[in-house]
This record gives sequence, C-alpha cells and structure tokens, in this order.
Amino acid sequence: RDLTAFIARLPKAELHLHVEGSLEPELMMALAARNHVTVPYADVQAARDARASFTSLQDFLNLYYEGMSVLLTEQDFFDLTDAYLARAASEGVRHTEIMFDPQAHLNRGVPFSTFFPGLQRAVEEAPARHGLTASLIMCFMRDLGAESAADVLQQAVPYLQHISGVGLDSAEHGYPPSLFTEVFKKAGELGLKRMAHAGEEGGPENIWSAMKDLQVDRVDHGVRCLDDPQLVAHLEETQVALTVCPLSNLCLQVYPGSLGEKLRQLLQDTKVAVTVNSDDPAYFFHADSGGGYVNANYTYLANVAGLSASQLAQLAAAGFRASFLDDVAKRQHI
Ligand code: ES4
Ligand code: ZN
Repeated sequence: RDLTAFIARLPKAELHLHVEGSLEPELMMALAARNHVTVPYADVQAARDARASFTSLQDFLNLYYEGMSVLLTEQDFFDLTDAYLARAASEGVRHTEIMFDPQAHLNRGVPFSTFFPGLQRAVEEAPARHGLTASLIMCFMRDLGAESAADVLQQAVPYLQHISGVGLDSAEHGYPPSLFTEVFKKAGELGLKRMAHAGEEGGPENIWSAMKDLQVDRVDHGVRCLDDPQLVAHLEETQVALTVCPLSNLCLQVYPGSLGEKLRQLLQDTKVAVTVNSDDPAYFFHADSGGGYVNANYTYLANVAGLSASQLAQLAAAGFRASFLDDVAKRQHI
C-alpha cells in the first residue's frame, strides 16, 4: 500500500535538522552571486551532483562546511532558515527544533550578532508566515574541543532567551562526549536542554557517555544502541528519545550491514522512543523516497521497516512527545 499521501497529511514534529544542511544548491549559488563568493561549481546542477554520493561522515562534512561559505549577512541566515521553514510547513511539519553551528560561522569571521538575528527572526516569524512553531538549538562542534565550546556558550549568553538547548555534532571519532562534561553542566545550569550526536559513527559507549556524563534529554541518531542490549533496556526504561535520520544514515553509509534491518529491529523489536527527522535534507536526497526532507525519511522508513499507517502515526506523535514544547502544546498536537 502506498503510504505517501498518508505521511504527507500527518502532522509532524522535526527535532533533528541542521539549518546549514538545508542549504539547497539553488540558494547556495544565488547567495554566492549576491555576496561575490567563489564556489567550485559552474552551475546549480554541478553543485547538486557533488552531493550525490558520500562515502563517510567526514566526506559529507567537508562539503557541508564548504557550502556555508556563501552565508555572510543577517539576511542570508534569514533566507536560509525561512526557506527551510516554508518547505517543512509544506510537508506537514507543525513544530521544528532547528540546530545551528556557531563555530562554523565564527571561524569564518561571521559574528553571533550577524547570524543569530537572522536565524531568530525567521523562527519568530514562522507561525505567521508558515503556520508552524520553531525553536533554536546551538550545537558545539566536537572536533573543535571543549575550550572552544565553552567560549561559544559564553558568547551566546546575550541570546539565551531565544535558544532552547545545546547539542554536540560534527566528527564523532576521537571526540567522546565526556570531553564536554563541564560545558554541558554549565548549559544545564543556564536552563538549556541538552542533546548530543552519539552512536552515529561511534558505538554504544558514546550513547552511554552522552546519557551519564552529559545528562542529555535526547540522543541524536543513536542507532548503534542496538549493539548493546543493556543500553537498549536503559533507553526503553528512561524513554530518552533517539532522533533518527534514516536517509542521512543511508547516504553516509555509517552502519555496517543492512540499515533497513537495523531500523526495522529498532522500531519493531524494541520499545525505544524513536523520532524521524531529516538531518541535512539538502544533502541527503533519495529519488525513490521523494527527496531528502522529513516526508522522504518517513517514506523510506515505512518501506524498509514495513510500517503500517498506525505505526507511522505513532512515530509522528513520538516526535511531539520528545519535543521541548510544554505539555499543553504537546497535547494540542497529538
Ligand atoms: C551532521 Cl549527519 C551529521 N553528523 C554529525 N554532525 C553533523 N553536522 C551536520 N550534519
Ligand atoms: Zn545531525
């Protein structure tokens, strides 16, 4: 049975989305021209072709950081975020929690006072312009270390009322969550929610560490929990949610063996709280599932895991439940 139309109509929450990963080739080329930035692509098609196959997380990250070089002004960050919000709303997303990477901009000489107001204005105008709610999650790039993360948190202090939480992203190998214990503790004291990418290219030990050392409210990806039955039991008991991104895992080939079988197992054989998300939708497209945004991720998952309509509705509800919306707002969505 074709569940595409059912998926499109489901009200959904998106909890794992890097706004810089929603930079479509068209907007990248337009901003390159507007800002007189040189990119190594003759045209939109060439930029799109460069994203067609990745061999690893690092292979993707190189292109992802390069793509951001066109983002220079407050308006650029507004346009990027607004374009994502429009697309998400058109796919039935009613609430989204948007990650951004301050260090990727600060390190290019773009200050907080430039990128943050652009992101924030798009989020603030989202209900009126697109009919969905949004919040912002600030990610630390783990490969830049804990000292840099602490510096970013300090720089973010004037903007904290517009930030719902902190995350930890970029290359996982060699940078265990425990390195960031102190900065996450500080973030918690500042009232921020906490999450970390873990069990994406790293193993279950990083998921344990994210939970025990960083006290995370959610685990981003986390699919490698399946390698450790005790961890699966712990996730079932705590109901700390995983923000799974099927097409990201597929495109980055991060898990040995069959991804479809892993996802099927996670959904059908465990009671782990799982949510479905797009990660970097402008980079992880899949023609058979209809692109790289959230509905394509649901479609892919429905196909590989053999999900029914009611199971899909349960997954969508789990997204709202695992969100940082208050209980009243959650109930209005579920
Ligand atoms: C990311 Cl797929 C993925 N993994 C880790 N860090 C990231 N930042 C943006 N996309
Ligand atoms: Zn991610």
